[in-house]
Amino acid sequence: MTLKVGVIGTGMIGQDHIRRLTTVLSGVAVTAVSDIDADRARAAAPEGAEVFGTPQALIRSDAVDAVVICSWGPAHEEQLIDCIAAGKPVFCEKPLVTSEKAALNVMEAEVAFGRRLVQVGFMRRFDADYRRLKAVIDSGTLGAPLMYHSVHRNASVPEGLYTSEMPLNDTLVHDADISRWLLSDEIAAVEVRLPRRSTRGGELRDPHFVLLHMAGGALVDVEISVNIAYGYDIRGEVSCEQGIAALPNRPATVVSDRHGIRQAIPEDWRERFIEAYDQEFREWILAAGQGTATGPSTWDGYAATLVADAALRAVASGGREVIAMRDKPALYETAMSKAA
Ligand code: NAD
Ligand code: ISE
Repeated sequence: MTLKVGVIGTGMIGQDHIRRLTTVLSGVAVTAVSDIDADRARAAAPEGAEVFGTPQALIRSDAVDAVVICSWGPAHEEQLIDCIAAGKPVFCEKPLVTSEKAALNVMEAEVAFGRRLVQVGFMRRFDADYRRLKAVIDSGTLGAPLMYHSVHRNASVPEGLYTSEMPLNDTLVHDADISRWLLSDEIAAVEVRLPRRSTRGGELRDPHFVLLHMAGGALVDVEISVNIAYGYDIRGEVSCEQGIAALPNRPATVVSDRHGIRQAIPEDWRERFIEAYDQEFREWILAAGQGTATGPSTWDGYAATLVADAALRAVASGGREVIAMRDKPALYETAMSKAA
């Protein structure tokens, strides 16, 4: 059976996901698209796909079994709630939403529906290097994890659209999620230190040094740089009681010429995480075909949103901002896949 998918938001990642759903993965077809920029939606629509004037019309259409949301974060809440109301499985790019209230609204709607429908786009959980790193930590051979050092560097960000809050609510959320997942623990408090501002970004507040206090006492330090010029560089190293475990340097062709010996650095997330996105959609298609969702959940999106909110407060206060989570609904207790 072919899963008929409607894509909302046909910008950078929307187009990349349409490409993989159309030309890389099987058992799936993009049958509908929608974007507030109608020209962009038309240009991105694969052959035979219907272009809808509104996300709501796409979600309700019989031409759509399941939805992929790639619009901007603040638009996600309404679109997610519409998908849940229609009983359709939905893959939503991170961030799930951009406020605690919005996250709780989505969670309440899904819990009331009674079945998981939402998978959040935390693709690092599907990356083979991160999965191997987690397997080492979970095996216990290195003892308990004490610290995790996370480096998240973007070469640059789109001018104009990218505000000073976005390094925290759009970029840090990946590190928050992967820390929770790798260390199997919740984040209890957040601090942010602001190094000297990079002069490359004009008014943009960059970089950030973030400290995440895990509930069990481990500490995570995160470098968030969104304008570092040289490439997309993602690193991670876990210090445990009896050894360390780190992500490997990504293999790349070694070029030797009169400038020296070097390896290319990915330009952006599309290149670095290409296989991870493919795998995250393989698993999503399987679950969506059965009318449900696995992998990173609304709960995980909620947790990351609380971290972003706390980080924003920590910038303002200069102190340690505590996170208070609501009780976890039973719907989110079951580990249904490797990525859960
Ligand atoms: P983008 O600006 O290139 O594209 C967003 C598109 O959504 C635009 O075409 C815009 O017109 C459309 N849009 C905005 N609001 C809409 C609405 N209410 N209804 C319909 N369309 C709407 O941005 P992008 O880089 O593609 O990012 C989109 C989302 O994907 C963001 O949530 C972003 O955080 C996430 N993202 C995730 C990753 C990842 O690594 N997982 C990478 C990039 C972006
Ligand atoms: C972007 O939206 C992503 O999600 C990328 O994975 C991240 O590295 C980047 O900082 C975000 O802007």
